[in-house]
Parts: sequence; structure tokens; C-alpha cells
Amino acid sequence: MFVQVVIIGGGPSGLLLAAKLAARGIDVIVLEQRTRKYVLSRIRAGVLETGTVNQLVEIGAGKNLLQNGLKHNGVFIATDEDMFHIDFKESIDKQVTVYGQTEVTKDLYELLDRRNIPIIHEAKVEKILDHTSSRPTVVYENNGQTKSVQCEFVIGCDGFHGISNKIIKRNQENPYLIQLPYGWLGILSETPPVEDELIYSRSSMGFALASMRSKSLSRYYVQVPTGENVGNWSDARFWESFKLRIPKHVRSNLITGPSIEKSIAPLRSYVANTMQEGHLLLCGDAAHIVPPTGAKGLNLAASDVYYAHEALVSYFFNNQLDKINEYSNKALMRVWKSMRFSWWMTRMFHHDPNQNPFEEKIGESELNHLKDSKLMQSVFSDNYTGLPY
Ligand code: RFL
Ligand code: PHB
Repeated sequence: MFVQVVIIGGGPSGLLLAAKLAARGIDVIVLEQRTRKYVLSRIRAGVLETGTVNQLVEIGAGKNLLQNGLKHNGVFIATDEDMFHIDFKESIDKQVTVYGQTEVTKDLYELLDRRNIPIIHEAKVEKILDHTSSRPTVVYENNGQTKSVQCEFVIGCDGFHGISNKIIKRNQENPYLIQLPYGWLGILSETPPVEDELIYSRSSMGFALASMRSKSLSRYYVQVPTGENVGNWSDARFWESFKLRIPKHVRSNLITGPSIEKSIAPLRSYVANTMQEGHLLLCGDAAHIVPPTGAKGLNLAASDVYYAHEALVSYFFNNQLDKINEYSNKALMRVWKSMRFSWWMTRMFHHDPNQNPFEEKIGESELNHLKDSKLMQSVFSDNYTGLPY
């Protein structure tokens, strides 16, 4: 079998890129190791930048998003007993859209199905051969059989634990990795959100976040030490811990209920040395991981897709490799800016057991500066709502 582009991974980056390439008449196939049901059961990101929304709308996957996504003009920042608001709309005239990654993925699957763009589920890629030549081959397991497909480009949209970032030689010795000594315990509950907009809290008990998926579905997180077992967290223990990390006046509005999902995500920062080698390109979590504090993971996946699409269209329509060779530098320039913002926000909000008292005070002072300075709030808004492509 031969197709122009093989996309490994049916997460948001793989599906969005497949839809965009197919819309230009480029022949694609998506290979996803899991079932569709499994992919759609993963509760992950919730905040979309304008650039992400625009791409989904332009490709024809924006109907539900425009109907049900919640437009937010700002966020609240809390400490133990205090809370202030950062207004994106007022400071830089921008907004974000709160809409779950599960919904984005579902909308993209529906679009691909409608357009007969092939996705093979339970197809685990085992090998990528000859990716530095102009005719790579992708070998995968499907229904107990080994199959292969030849192509002109392989796009690794297969996440941090996928195969494609390990194939690229320069990524094998990578210095850009930080494992944080804490993770996020998150729950989803069928209760109304405690506030109209998100609350990020830096409390003396550790970080907490109040987020949402809709007016009747809330997503809450608390910081937990690395290695914590989710089985040790009853709903009652979660709510108790969450309540201790938000100001009293917010606590009194909190409606609790049983969790319908509960999981722990480790926090790390990782950036690949390069996002391209020969005819293999990386997009999304395959190339970088941000701690979720700045809500950048899914949005960076979308900006990578934007640049990769531009490069591939130039290759297929103008027969030029220039944009392919520029792809990594262009994408990484934006990735590192979001990486810096996520790292800064993570450090400012979390209680780090390895921090010395001096560093603790610096975190506190950064938050005070953010509270007191309209200029800092504009810089925050610029980063949070999404830097230009
Ligand atoms: P994904 O979504 O991980 O999709 C990769 C897909 O590749 C498949 N795969 C393979 N398929 C075939 N053959 C192989 N050998 C394969 N190896 C892997 C996998 O099954 C999977 O379906 O990556 P993508 O598309 O780049 O999308 C990136 C986003 O998913 C990610 O950045 C965000 O979800 C990160 N993230 C969050 N981001 C936010 O902005 N806000 C959040 O609140 C937030 N929470 C999270 C998160 C990521 C998490 N993970 C990965 C642990 C919470 C969690 C738990
Ligand atoms: C979420 O709703 O899951 C969410 C929102 C904002 C973040 C991280 C996660 O920074």
C-alpha cells in the first residue's frame, strides 16, 4: 500500500492534521493504537486559544464548539484568603474558549468519518523504516497481523510515549527534560462550577484549580506529591483537600458531588532537540510536554499542526523542501515561549518540597507583582490567550 502521508496517532494533533491535509486533496491515513472508545474516555485539556478555535472552525469541526464552548474574558487568581481577577478582554481584547479535549476529539472523528478519511484503530506502529529517504515505510500490528504502508512523509502525532520521537537520532540524548516532584489529581463532577471563570490558587496547602466543562460539569484539581496513588483518594478526601486551598468566600459557594472521573497526571517539561529528520515530522506531545498549569498542551499541538500543514502543502504543491526544513525551527520558536510561560506559572503556583525559603518568597512576590501591575496582567493575558502563529 502507498499513501502520501502516514499520520501516527489519532489524538487531537493527528486528527486535525489529517483533516487539513485531506481538505487540500493530499492522501492521508491515520494509524491509532487504541480503540476510539478508549481515546474518547481520556479526560485532558479544557482551554482553547483563539488560534486553535479558528483552525477547528475553518476545517468544518467547529459547530458544537461554537454552540457549546464557553467564552471566558479572564481568570481568577487566588491565595489563601484573597482573590483577584485578570481581565484579558480589558487588557488585550482577547478571550479563551472553555471546551473539553474529549469534545474536540469527538468532533474531529465525526468530521473525518463524514469525509471518508481513513483512521485505522488498534493499529500499533512498531517500526518506521527509511525516514531519511523520500520513501519511508511504516510497519504496524493490526488484528494480530503485521502490515506496512509506504509513503512520502510520516508525521509522528503519537504523544510522549510514542515511537516517532525515539527514532530521531538527535532526540535520543535530550537535555530538555524536567520531572517535577508533584502531579495533579483531577476530578470531574456533575455539579455547577464554583465561579463563572477558572480559579488558579496558590495556597499554603499547595496548588488548586477550579475549572469546568459546561455550566453543569466541573473539573477540579489539587496538587499531590509524585507517586501518589489515586486509590487513596476518596471523593470526601478530595473535597476536603480542595476546600482548604481556596478562599473562604469561594468555599461557601462550592457545590460538591460524586466524581465521575478521577485521575492523576504527572507534571513534566520536555522539548525535543528537533521536530524533523528527513521525511519524519513530529507534532504535539510527541515533540514536547508542558505542565498543564498554562493550559498549553493541546494548543501547542494545534500550532504545530498549523506549521506542519503549511510545510507539507508547500512540498506537495510546489515540490519544495525549504518549508519542511524550516518546520522544526519555526514550531520550536513558539513551543519554547509557551514552555517558558508554563514553567513560570507552574513555579509560581505550586508548593515545591525542594524549594528553599528564598525561592518560596520569590514565588509569593511574583504573584503580588501580578496582582498589583496592570502591565504584568497584560503580559499574562498575552501568553494565556495564545501567542500569534
Ligand atoms: P495525544 O493526545 O497523546 O495522542 C497521541 C495518540 O497516539 C497514539 N499512539 C500510537 N498510535 C499508533 N502507534 C503507536 N506506536 C502509538 N503510540 C501512541 C496514542 O494512543 C494517542 O491516541 O497527543 P496529541 O495529539 O499530540 O495531543 C496533545 C494533547 O493530548 C496534550 O497536549 C494535552 O492533553 C496535555 N494535557 C493537558 N493539556 C492542557 O492544555 N490542559 C490540560 O488540562 C491537560 N491535561 C494533559 C492533561 C495530558 C495528560 N497526559 C498525556 C498524561 C492530562 C493528562 C493526563
Ligand atoms: C482543565 O479544565 O482541565 C484545565 C484548565 C486549565 C488548565 C489545566 C486544565 O490550566
